[in-house]
Amino acid sequence: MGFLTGKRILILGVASKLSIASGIASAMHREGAELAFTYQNEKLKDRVVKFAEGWGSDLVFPCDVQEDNQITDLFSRLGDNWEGLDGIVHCLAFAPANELHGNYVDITTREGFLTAHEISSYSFVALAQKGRKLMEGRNGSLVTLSYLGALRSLPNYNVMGLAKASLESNVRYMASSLGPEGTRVNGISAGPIKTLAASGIKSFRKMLDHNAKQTPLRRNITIEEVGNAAAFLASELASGISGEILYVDGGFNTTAMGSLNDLEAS
Ligand code: NAD
Ligand code: 0WE
Repeated sequence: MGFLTGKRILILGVASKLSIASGIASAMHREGAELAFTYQNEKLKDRVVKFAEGWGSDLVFPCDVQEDNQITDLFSRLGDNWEGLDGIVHCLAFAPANELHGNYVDITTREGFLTAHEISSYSFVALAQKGRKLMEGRNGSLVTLSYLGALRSLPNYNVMGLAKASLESNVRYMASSLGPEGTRVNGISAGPIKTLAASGIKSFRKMLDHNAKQTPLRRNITIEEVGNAAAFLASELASGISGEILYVDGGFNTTAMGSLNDLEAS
């Protein structure tokens, strides 16, 4: 019997088979969870419906997190199908493309800053707020996806780094707010993975190669590995863990002098 048997979990952020949300859905499905999904816009609808079928689900709802009424409607429609909800997986982020290429101080705009924070961080607490009634008293779990750019500066990640810093703080404040009613809130800080969101990024290939060389495990991580960690965090196996950021990055964040990794050989 899977360790998520009997759990009902909502996953936001499936856009392709490469999406981190798809790795999470596969792991959660394997462990016996019942799943529901959202799609950002009509262009993605048919695809997400088809993927959902593959994970045994016909619960697929629209949700552009920039629209309050879509978040409200999402939980009202979910409540028509499920009397309670055990988990929400927040696997989405966005900054306008012009914010993700160039010198941070030169290129950052008020509009891009606000959009990045709204979609990538505010949406997490907005979902928790509107989903709260359905989740109350079920020892449920919220999980979001972050990146090391929250804590360290790196080229071109720019305002997304600030939005991830906000998201990680959001994890801690939401954990304090929801803990008394039994709900846990955690984040996964994943190493870089080639997904749709990464395909628009200049030199992403180079970053992946560099990252693999600098990482203790000497390779990049996979959406399956993130999926397993998310399934764990959503399960009773993680019943004592809240407000935490769990690194699934092959150990990258724990090292320095990575470029001298071949010293031992010479
Ligand atoms: P992806 O492109 O597969 O997924 C991004 C998702 O965000 C898409 O499903 C898209 O529809 C959704 N989205 C964007 N704006 C939205 C909105 N307004 N409303 C609703 N949904 C919206 O890419 P991914 O890499 O799987 O990204 C998922 C998460 O993982 C993001 O939070 C990202 O920051 C994080 N992450 C990615 C990496 C990486 O290297 N790929 C590393 C660490 C963390
Ligand atoms: O969080 C992310 C990327 C999120 C993202 C991606 C895009 C591309 C398309 C947010 N907004 C947009 N907007 C678009 O128009 N990652 C952790 C992956 C990523 O993105 C980078 C990285 C890494 C790693 C951008 C620059 C440098 C490194």
